[in-house]
Amino acid sequence: MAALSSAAVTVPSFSRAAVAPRSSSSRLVVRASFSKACGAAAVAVAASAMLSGGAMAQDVLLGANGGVLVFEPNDFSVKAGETITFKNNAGYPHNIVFDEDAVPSGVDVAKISQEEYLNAPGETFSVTLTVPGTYGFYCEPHAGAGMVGKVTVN
Ligand SMILES: [Cu+2]
Repeated sequence: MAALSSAAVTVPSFSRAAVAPRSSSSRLVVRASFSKACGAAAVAVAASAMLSGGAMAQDVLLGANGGVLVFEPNDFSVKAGETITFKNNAGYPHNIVFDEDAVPSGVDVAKISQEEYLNAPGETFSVTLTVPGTYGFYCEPHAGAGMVGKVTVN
């Protein structure tokens, strides 16, 4: 995977570098190399999005790497039917409870929540939301510390 993504970044860099020397203005060369950097970054982002999102999935860490009690990310969007996987990362046990007052009408929060604690390192809980709208959720032990989140289903 690393070889693939570095190849994807290198190819546009060479093609743009070949264009730059034709310019007689040094200012244009600076601009060209700046846009080259941006282009490479955009390609890298696209490549990693393709690698991680190929199967339409959103991963959410339970607890940030530094140990802060948050969902990471804590505000994101998915497509209807996309799988969301919550993964124990730090500060567990955690759970994932959808707020019955903050989900689209008709959604049964008992069916999409994981009230039982995730205790083990790397333990996951996956859920698929099919009704478009905004869903609020929280971790019961840590909601008071700010472990709350929101997902928008499009
Ligand atoms: Cu928690």
